[in-house]
Amino acid sequence: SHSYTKYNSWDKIQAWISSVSAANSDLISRQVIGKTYEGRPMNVLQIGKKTGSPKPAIFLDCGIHAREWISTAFCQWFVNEAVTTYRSDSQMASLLNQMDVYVLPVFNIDGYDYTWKSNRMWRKTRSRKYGTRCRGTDPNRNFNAGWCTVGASRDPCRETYCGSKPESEIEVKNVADFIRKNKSIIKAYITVHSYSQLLLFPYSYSYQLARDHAELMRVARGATRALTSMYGTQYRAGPGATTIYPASGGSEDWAYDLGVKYSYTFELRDTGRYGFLLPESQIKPTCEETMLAVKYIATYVQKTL
Ligand code: 0X9
Ligand code: ZN
Ligand code: ZN
Repeated sequence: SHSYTKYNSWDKIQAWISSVSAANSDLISRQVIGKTYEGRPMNVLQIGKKTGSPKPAIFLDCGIHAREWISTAFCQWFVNEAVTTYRSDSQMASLLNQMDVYVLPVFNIDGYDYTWKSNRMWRKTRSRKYGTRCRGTDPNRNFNAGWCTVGASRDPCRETYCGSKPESEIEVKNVADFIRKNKSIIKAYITVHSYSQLLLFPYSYSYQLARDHAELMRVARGATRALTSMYGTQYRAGPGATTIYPASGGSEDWAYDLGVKYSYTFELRDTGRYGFLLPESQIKPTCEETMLAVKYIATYVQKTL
């Protein structure tokens, strides 16, 4: 059955989405934002005290890339921490009283399921393209942010294939539609990947500094300081283009240009010893330290309201 300290298959995560929502109906509402290419429902959990009027919100997604299992584990951890600490942690209570967090536990469900059943190292979606046997598009090259100009490939057989057009992937379109629809309330966008121990912000598709660079950097430094305080795990923070590599079509660049100022990409543990195959023994420490960073960003955003 489902465990927060193990990696869970899509079937287990799906059952967990139902049970955690039902068991915490005072704090969690769920909605389906669309289906994946292979027809799986994309559930977004809305976490926060129900007030009857729309609240400012943070959008959090995990599992854009199929093989980054620690990312998917983090979203489940986050949901559990939110509901189990709401009554004891005044910071969490204040956050969820004033804001909602929309959590998409697995962005690329088809790819994630494929990593369990066929190829542990799969990265992309599982969509088919006419004229090639190669399947899948990199969802983090498929957003409409300098689409396919740098660090992305037009070749469907490559790991960084940008797709036939921006939002060609139904999963990307479903998320982009949801964020566009809720643009007026979404104050922060946080997307979780692995690995490299980085906290990135716009831009990756350009070397140009974001209009809010200084503030984004200050908040990122505060967040990584909080993270490091728990176990000493070292993180670097900065714009994607210079901190990891230039790459277009990424979700945080797209969200930022849409107007979501606090837009961040986490690259969780480790720095390459285990890489995507991070042992289950590291789920708990990785998630606990990452919680501190996410709560730092969320609390900062809350103070700006
Ligand atoms: O290349 C990516 O999409 C991310 N690294 S990963 O190893 N998880 O694939 C980094 C994303 C940084 N942001 C953008 N490229 N927009
Ligand atoms: Zn990734
Ligand atoms: Zn905890």
